[in-house]
Order: sequence, then C-alpha cells, then structure tokens
Amino acid sequence: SPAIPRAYLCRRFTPAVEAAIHDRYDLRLNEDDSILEAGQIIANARGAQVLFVSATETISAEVLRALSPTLKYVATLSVGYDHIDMAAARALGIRILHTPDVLSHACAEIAIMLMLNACRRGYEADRMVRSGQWPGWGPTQLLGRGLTGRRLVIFGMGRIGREIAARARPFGLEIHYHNRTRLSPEHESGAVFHGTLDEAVKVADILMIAAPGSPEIKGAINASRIALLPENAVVVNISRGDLVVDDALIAALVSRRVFAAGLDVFANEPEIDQRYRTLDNVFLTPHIGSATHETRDAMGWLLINGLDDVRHGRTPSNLLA
Ligand code: 8YV
Repeated sequence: SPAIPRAYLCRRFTPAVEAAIHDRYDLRLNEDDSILEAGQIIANARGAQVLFVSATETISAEVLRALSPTLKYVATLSVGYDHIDMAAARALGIRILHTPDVLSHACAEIAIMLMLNACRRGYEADRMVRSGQWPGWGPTQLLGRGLTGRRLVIFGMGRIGREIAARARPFGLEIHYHNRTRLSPEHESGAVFHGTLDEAVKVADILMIAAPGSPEIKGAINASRIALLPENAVVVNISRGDLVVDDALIAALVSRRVFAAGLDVFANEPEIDQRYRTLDNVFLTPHIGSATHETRDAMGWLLINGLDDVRHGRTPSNLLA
C-alpha cells in the first residue's frame, strides 16, 4: 500500500477535525497555534504533501515554491483565499481547497449581530449597564436608528450576502445590492440591483460589505464613496478590512456623518487602527464570522472530504485550482 501522505497543520483546528486528519495523514502540527511567518512555514512543512492553513497564514509564491514539488495541496480553513498566491499555485500545479457554503449561515448571523448593535448602540448600552453608570430610563437616552422601512445595501451578493438578505428581510429592511454581475431572479428574490457601487452606496441607509477580498476592490469604501452615503448611515464589514479606507471611515464616524459602524474584520489584523478602540459608535468583534462549534467542524470536514476526493481523482466542489 502507498505510504501515508505527510501533512502539516499551521493552526489548531477543532479536536474532531484534528482527529480525522490524524487518521488519514502522517501529521505534524504547530502545537502552540501561533501565527507562523513564511520562513517558519517553509521550515516546519518541509516534506509535506498537504498543508492545512487558515487566513492568518500568507501563502506567497515564495512559500509555495519552497515547498514544491513535494507539496500537492493547500487546504485553507476559510472561504476567502486572498492570502494565497493563486497564480503561483496554478503554475506549480498545487491544488487549493477552501470552505464555501458551510460558513454562510454563521457569517450572516454575525452580520445581523453587527448591524443591530451598530444601529441600536449595543456597545454603549452594554457599557452603561455594566459600568454601574445607568442613571435610570430616559426619554432620549441611547436613541438609535431603527431598521424597519430602511434600505440595506449588500455589497457582494454571493453565498453569504444572500444569507444576510434572507435574514434582513423580516426586519422590514428593503434589500438592495451591488455585485459584479446581476443575479438570477431566483437568487435576487426581489432585491434591487445597482450596476455601480456608487449608485448602491447613495441609497445605503445600511451598507453591508460582504464581497470577497481581492486587489480590485481594495479600498473601495473610500472617502468619496462614504461622502455618497445618506445622512446617518451605518456601515458593517464582515468581509476583509482592506476594503475600507480606515482614515475615511474613522473621520466620518468622528464627525457623525456616519451614525455607526459594526466591524468584524480589519486591515492588518490583529494590529487594528487604534482609533477604533476610542470610538463609542462602533461595535467591534475579532473576526468571528464563522466562529461556531458546528461551523468550524463543518469547515474542517469539508477540507478533509475534499482532499479525499481529489486524491481519488474526483473533483470536489470546494476545489479552487
Ligand atoms: C476564517 C474567514 O475563519 O472564511 C473566511 O474567509 O475570514 C473566516 O471564516 C478565518 O479567516 C480564518 O481562516
């Protein structure tokens, strides 16, 4: 029988998933779950045919070249693959697997959580009670912005965007979206399409950023687009931090031109722009969109099953290249 393939695991996955990987591979792993630099990945994963990563590892052409030709597969515990040099992988014949679909529900839940907390001032409300500084109920205390009858614009109406739309409709929000291409009527389910991001932003009482991270839309939410938002808009980002120009969003939050923001993702995580920490009108979470027990297990299984498939000559739906 052929030798058991060697695998390297850059981060600690859930116990059930790690056990399943152990069953299939000669596994080495990064015991302490630290975030590895390129040089460490190259040194630790030498000899591995399969490399398990997450979006915290930058899988550059340098890393792929150094581990090639032994390395055959990179399996990332993320739907996003902006941290992987796909062109280099293709050129080297390294196949990439990711985790679409199974995390869409969890990410949509966090999107709704951020939207509600930004609109209804969740951070300030919690702090008022927790600090013991609540003076008692007041007629103008902590007034937020309601959702009913307002427009939610989803930038990036993919698998996650559509799950957000489905959960937002019952709040009485009118759903609009901008996407590279217009969806089929079935996927659109009555959402209003805008062919340009500018047109979409102009009507966004709530702007929900759910587009996949990519160089083409880096900095798309910049000062001129933020200036197009209606008064008292709310901005939510569950995608990638670099879609937003922090200087522009922070200026608009400080001036209250933008009412509030809900952010799960940041440029340069975890070294976020420190000004966010000082603002009352932001609700912040540390990149937990897919962080549920069920979803992280499902993400891991999708990678394991996809690798089983591809090693047996089948083409799993989560194979990128
Ligand atoms: C991941 C994510 O958990 O799937 C993605 O693209 O951003 C998250 O679901 C995180 O990036 C770690 O890989």
